[in-house]
Amino acid sequence: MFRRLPSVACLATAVAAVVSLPLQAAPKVALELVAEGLTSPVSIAPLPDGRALVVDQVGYVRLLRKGGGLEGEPALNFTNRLSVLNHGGFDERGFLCVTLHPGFVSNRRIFATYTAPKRATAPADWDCTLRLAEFRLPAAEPLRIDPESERVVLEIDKPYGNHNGARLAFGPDGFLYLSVGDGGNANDQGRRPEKGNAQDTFSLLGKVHRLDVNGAKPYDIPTDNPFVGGRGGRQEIFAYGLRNAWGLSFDRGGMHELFAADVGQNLFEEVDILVKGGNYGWALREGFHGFDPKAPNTPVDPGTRVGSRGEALFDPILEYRHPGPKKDPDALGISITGGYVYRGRALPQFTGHYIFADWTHNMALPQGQLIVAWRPTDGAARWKHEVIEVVQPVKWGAYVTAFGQDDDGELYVMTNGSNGLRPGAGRVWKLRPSE
Ligand SMILES: [Ca+2]
Repeated sequence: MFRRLPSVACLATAVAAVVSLPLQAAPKVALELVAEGLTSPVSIAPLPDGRALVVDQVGYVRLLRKGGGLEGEPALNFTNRLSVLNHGGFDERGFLCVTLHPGFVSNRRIFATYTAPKRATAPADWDCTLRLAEFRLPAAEPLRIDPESERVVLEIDKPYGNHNGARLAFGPDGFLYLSVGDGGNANDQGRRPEKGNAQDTFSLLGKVHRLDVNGAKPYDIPTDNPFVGGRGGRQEIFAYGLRNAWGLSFDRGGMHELFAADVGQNLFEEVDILVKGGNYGWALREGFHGFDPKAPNTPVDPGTRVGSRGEALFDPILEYRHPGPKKDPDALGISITGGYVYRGRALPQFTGHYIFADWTHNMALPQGQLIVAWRPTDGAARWKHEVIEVVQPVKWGAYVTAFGQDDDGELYVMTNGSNGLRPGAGRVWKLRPSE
């Protein structure tokens, strides 16, 4: 069943009449463990029968049973098709995301992202290939994704192994949105130092793309993408000036806005609401501040407000700071993990609020935190946010890797007990009421 909702463009121009209520009390949740024994779960896609596909970064798609627990055999073993990974240590590469086509019930199409070995055409010192691919999931039991059904949709050469983005979301317009990081290294500089990628509209790095995957070709360009028909940039681009959007989701209610969590560098993490053609500032800005690559630890305030073509730079809806030498109560952590606007029934106090996380407060320790943000009722553009207390389990130390949402709008959070690809410490939890 293919649901067609009003287009994003129409919704973006709608008056902001849908305002969620502010939180009434300190936010709390309980976490119900639904899967464990993974290495690094990074994506979950609910199936219509109540099961779900869970991506383990090291190259597996596992089947989560309805009610919890993983099926023994993976639905897909792709370990020998990935770029070489840093097993046992920190790595942003691997199998990264899976999502179902909106018409999955009849067409069984699924889309995935992963890092593949470097292409022969890429510069010799570059790292890998970010690949967006399509697979089919036959209906026969046991459910198995046929690796030979793969159809490559888009490949992007990566200069470095980090900052892949690679989050996927189908919009209410039926198009596929894909986040791509700035290429890696620091300051959006490095193996292509003459110009940063995120501000370069002729680079596919540092962007969110919007693809029409509903035709016969691997993809078509939606006719109203911002750079269609002109010479301003790549036609795949929907929004740009992004560093590493690790989190990309549409609000399934409200105004169906597109939320991106853009991982910051040394100082500020941010959440953006993306609109078509928007420039979100990196690497001219980080959070609400100007950014100088020659002094990346010193914010430039107010900093530049315009891009190279004179376009206004969009502010995020919120930022939080990294822990620094000062004990800063707003210093929530070092790397944002994007989530979802809550539209389920189990946690009514969060309805219309954006639930996300910080990966950890300290790279060496499992100190992730869940966070909730809400649009202020006074019309201010900047959202408010607060840490969510996890009341169960009491000892909940983990790196928060990703979120998922089921067809009822209930949320899942994925965690890793280590900061890298160490087997066994990856878990999937469902968010439950605290009492
Ligand atoms: Ca930004």
